[in-house]
Formats: sequence, C-alpha cells, structure tokens
Amino acid sequence: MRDAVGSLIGTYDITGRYLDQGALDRLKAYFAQGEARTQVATLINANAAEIVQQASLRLFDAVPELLRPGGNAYTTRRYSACLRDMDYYLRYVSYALVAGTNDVLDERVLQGLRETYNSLGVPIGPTVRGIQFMKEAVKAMAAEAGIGDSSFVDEPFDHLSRDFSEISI
Ligand SMILES: CCC1=C(C)/C(=C/C2=NC(=C\c3[nH]c(/C=C4\NC(=O)[C@H](C)[C@H]4CC)c(C)c3CCC(=O)O)/C(CCC(=O)O)=C2C)NC1=O
Repeated sequence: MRDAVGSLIGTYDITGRYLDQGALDRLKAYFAQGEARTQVATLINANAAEIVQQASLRLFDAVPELLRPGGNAYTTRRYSACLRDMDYYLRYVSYALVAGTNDVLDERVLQGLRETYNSLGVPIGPTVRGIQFMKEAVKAMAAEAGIGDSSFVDEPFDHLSRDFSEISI
C-alpha cells in the first residue's frame, strides 16, 4: 500500500531518474493539499456514523424496494450488512484521502468484491448511489468547514464508483 510520495518515488526509482520538474510539481500540489486532506479526514472521523446514516436514508428513500421482501437489504441481517459496507467504504476513503492515492482501495476493498457482490446478488447501481450520497455529505461538511476547493474529495469516492460501474456490465 503506497501514498502519493512513495508511489512517485517508486516510479522514478525503477528508471533510475532524479525527481524532475513534473515530479516536483506533483509533490508540491500534494503537500499544498495536505492541510485540507487531513481536515477532511478529521471531519469524517468525527461524523462517520451520521454520514453513513444520512446517505443510507437517502438511498432507501430513492430505492425503497431494497428494504422490501425480495430486496437485497431486506431482513435485519442484510440491512446491517449494507450499512456496514457503507461504513467500510467511508473508512477506506478517509485513508485514501490522506494517502493521496487510491491504492488502498484497490488493495483492501475492491479485490474480489465484484465476485462476492455478484454471487450474493448485491445490486451495483444502488451501491454506487450510496457511495455518491456519502460523497455529497462529506463535501457539504467540507464546504461548511471553509475548505474552498474540495475536488480532491471526489477522487476516492469516484474511484470506487467507477470500479463498481465497470463490473455491472
Ligand atoms: C473492507 C472491505 C470489505 C467489503 C467492502 C466487504 C463487503 C461485503 N459485503 C457483503 C455482503 C453484503 N453487502 C450488502 C450490501 C448492500 N445491499 C444492498 O441492497 C445495498 C445496495 C448495499 C448497501 C449499500 C448486503 C445486504 C450484504 C449481505 C448479502 C447476503 O448475505 O445475502 C459481503 C459478504 C460477507 C458478509 O456478509 O459479510 C462482503 C465481503 N467486506 C469487506 O471486508
């Protein structure tokens, strides 16, 4: 598992190059965002339960069939599994935000997940919607906390969504 710095150094080391202007610019951008990235991780840490709760309410409001007999989140056990999954996504997103790369998502979350979801009939579209609702909640909190440019928050949430969307075909 790598962060933005380790992965950049790894790339340059493979080819025995010094860090050139392009590399240094990328490092500068990462360090310049450091404060905002840790601020968002702090917000997520302090509000995780609320973010998951809020996003799941929006999801079940938008796709009420999930909770009805035959729906994948029907029964308390599956409902809890669904909320637990959303909590996993949020926690790993907070790691990815601090690391500045999505490697942790590829390595710890997405590997093998498509097979699991497919075999259990967990629907992809609603999963992606739940992830996007969490993204919106986090971005709203970031804006409220005065973080002007929170576009970096999109990256890990959209990375998860993209990976899921690819597998729904
Ligand atoms: C840290 C990485 C990690 C992830 C991501 C993870 C996901 C994960 N979600 C699962 C199940 C599940 N996931 C869901 C989720 C949902 N159902 C819906 O209708 C909604 C769309 C959605 C919630 C948004 C449900 C309902 C189950 C249980 C399905 C079943 O057992 O029938 C399972 C099968 C085993 C289990 O039930 O625990 C795994 C492995 N596990 C991990 O260790």
